[in-house]
Amino acid sequence: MSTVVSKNVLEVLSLTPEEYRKRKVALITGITGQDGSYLTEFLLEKGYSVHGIIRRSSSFNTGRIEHLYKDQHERPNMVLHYGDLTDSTNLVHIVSQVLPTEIYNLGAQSHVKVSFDMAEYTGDVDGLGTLRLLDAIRTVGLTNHVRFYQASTSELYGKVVETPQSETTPFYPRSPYGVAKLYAYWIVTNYREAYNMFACNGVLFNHESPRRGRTFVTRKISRAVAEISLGKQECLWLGNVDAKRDWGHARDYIEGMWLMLQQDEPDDFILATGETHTVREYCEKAFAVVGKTILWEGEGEAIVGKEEDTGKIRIRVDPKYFRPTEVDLLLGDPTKAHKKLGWKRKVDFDSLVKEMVLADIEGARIDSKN
Ligand code: NDP
Ligand code: GDR
Repeated sequence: MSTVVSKNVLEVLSLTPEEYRKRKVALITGITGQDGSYLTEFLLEKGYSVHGIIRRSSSFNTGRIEHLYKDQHERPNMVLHYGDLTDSTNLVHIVSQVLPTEIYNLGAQSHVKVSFDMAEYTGDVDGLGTLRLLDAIRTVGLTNHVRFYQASTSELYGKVVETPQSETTPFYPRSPYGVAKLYAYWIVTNYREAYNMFACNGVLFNHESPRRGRTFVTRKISRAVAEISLGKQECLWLGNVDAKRDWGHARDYIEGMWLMLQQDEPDDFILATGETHTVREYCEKAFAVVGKTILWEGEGEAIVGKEEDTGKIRIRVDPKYFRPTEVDLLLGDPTKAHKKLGWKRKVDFDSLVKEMVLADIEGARIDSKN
């Protein structure tokens, strides 16, 4: 592969890898997403210069980082670049301009259900996009200088083969999203072995927060509870309420990503809580925050959740939210991360649900005033 060498690259390549890393320059794809926003806060706090790739959009898409971003003249250590994981030339250009010491590849079409509707696009962004970014690093000549984090996922496990799922559990993805991420996982592993790149897969189980996208189930529920409690919504429509997930707090998981890139050797790690809960349980806990007990009736598509005190139906199941192939149970074993990274989650399930519901109540109140 030919290498694009600019004057800047030649200057930094004359540094030893230790001197190069001391520059502390991070490049984040997916900076406008849930994880990207928390990671930016974390890295700025640690003294990094943070560069993020954002997509051109006709509507505002930088809401999650609005509190961090200032004009470059006021905050020179945070820079946004227009780009896309489908655009190789653009990625090469950005990597050669930024000369990052660490790259966090968080950008993705990250919605599992949407991946069935947009399978090819999801494969292009989530699978080939990872390859494009890795090749951009090589093209610029930074193969042995950059440390690379890949946002791998518990969706790789898909169909239950064993529980809890650990770093040695075989993969069996159950969606175009999972399959695309499988390609990304293996291309990261291959480039680590083939070119000696410092590249890590963080196999992260579900992590949530008040910044979670509104169409993921936890946030959909927390928003609905807020709206229902304020009399602005009647009923919440859901899909498979029996699915089980290992839900942690996004802020905890960000630290784990960074820790992976600070080790002596590149490796793959699971980040998880080691607990699993059903979507039903999440609903029950969420309604409990506003003092409501939910009673369940019916089966399959006829499931409804009623308020115990009023008998009002607050939850109904709509099969349109079912997936053609579902991941029934995720439960991660974070022992390796505990032992080698010294990583542990801090926020438990009850606190996570409460934080999300209270944040959405506050948000709904502010919206009502405006
Ligand atoms: P989000 O959906 O909140 O954010 C995804 C980000 O990717 C957004 O910034 C989005 O930009 C960007 N993006 C989408 N398409 C492209 C593209 N073509 N080129 C460049 N950027 C793009 O995801 P999360 O923050 O929750 O997750 C971060 C990563 O971690 C994702 O890769 C996800 O698949 C993975 N992951 C997430 C888990 C979770 O539970 N949250 C668990 C395991 C893995 P825009 O704002 O413009 O849409
Ligand atoms: P997931 O998250 O698919 O695990 O992927 P999501 O919150 O979308 O679904 C979790 C479970 O809830 C069930 N469910 C519903 N899901 C949604 N979105 N909407 C509903 O109305 C609904 N009702 C029930 C789903 O069927 C599923 O079983 C997330 C994403 O962040 C991925 O990018 C990431 O890789 C994985 O977590 C780990």
